[in-house]
Amino acid sequence: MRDLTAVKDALKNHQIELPSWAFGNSGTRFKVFGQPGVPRNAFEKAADAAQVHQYTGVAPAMAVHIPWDKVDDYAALAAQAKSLGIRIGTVNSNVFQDDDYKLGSICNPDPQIRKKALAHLLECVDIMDATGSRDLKLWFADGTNYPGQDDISGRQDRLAEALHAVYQRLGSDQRMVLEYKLFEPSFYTTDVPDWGTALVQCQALGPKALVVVDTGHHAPGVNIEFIVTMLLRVGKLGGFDFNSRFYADDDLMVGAADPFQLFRIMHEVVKAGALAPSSGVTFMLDQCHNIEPKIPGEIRSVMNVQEAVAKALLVDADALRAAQQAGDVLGANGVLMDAYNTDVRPLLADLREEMGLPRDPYRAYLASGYGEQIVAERVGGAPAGWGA
Ligand code: RM4
Ligand code: MN
Repeated sequence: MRDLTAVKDALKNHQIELPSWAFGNSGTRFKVFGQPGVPRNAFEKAADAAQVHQYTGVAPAMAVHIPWDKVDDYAALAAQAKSLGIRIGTVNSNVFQDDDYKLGSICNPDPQIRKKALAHLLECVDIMDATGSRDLKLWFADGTNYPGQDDISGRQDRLAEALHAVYQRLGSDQRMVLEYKLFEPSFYTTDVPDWGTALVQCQALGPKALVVVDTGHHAPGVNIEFIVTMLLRVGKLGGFDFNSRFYADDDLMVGAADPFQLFRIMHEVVKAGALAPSSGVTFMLDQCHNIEPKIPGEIRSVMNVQEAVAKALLVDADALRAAQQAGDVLGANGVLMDAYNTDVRPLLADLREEMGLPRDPYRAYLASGYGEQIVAERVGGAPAGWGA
């Protein structure tokens, strides 16, 4: 059993970044069920994100998505976030919702459209300058639907060229993090479909280009902790987009569908010493709350991540190594399962009390009246959603 003070210290320092878009309306392509009280702009999203931090104490950053979170004054947005006790985190680019991008953005066969997409990515770096954000997150819907539609290798060349231009624009403390996704919306080829492609492209660029693992972006059954380990080994894990999936890119709450997978991932992270913010790995949520209330959904998600982290920290590393070296298959597996099967909720409640936080952030938020207040106050205007 690990030293509990060390476990608590690690949990106190671990930070989880929230996605602004989790607070707006979202849905599937069949229906968006609007909720009362959702934010109308990025400032109101920051106010909601600050609530999650206020009750959990470990979620001090909100990622933004451009143009969904477009504002006239990004420094003002950063200042407002700061006054609420949080900061603006990763800037997510969006080159997938414009009619021009039907055949792709930076991989489009038309150089004019590539130029337009690149300009957006560069504008996102300008925004990072204003908000003080470190990371530019790149996810591309680019790909093809039919064999022969475009040249697979040529598209990789175009991708490399655009990524290079963005890389050149980064400041010394800025990074670009490249996200991969198996398929959707392209169905035959996706230009960045897997960690291998992302890694090859990032390696060609240099140390400020890193790979993002979105847990929902793999084929069913893929061993994600193996991928995480490989990326950590070569110092190329930029961060996570955490969410849960049953089938494809479901974007359900992290830790809901497969808490054991989350634990296995965090076990690899803990072993590699990559939990603390100084490791450079970002632990972001990328999820939507389509039918459940949004702020409580984010609070529950943060708690789910904390539970997985706590269990990973409780793994008896010495006993595990001894069993592994002795070839004790069941013993080694048992060490891991002992940690996973530990009820860490009392430990986390104690930790929160020590940090001056409510023992149960979820219930404390529900009792606070904030949810009712935003429903009463946020009348009129257009609720934020996934539309650009
Ligand atoms: C993509 C990807 C990106 C996210 C968008 C909304 O599938 O996960 O990270 O920004 O969705
Ligand atoms: Mn993602």
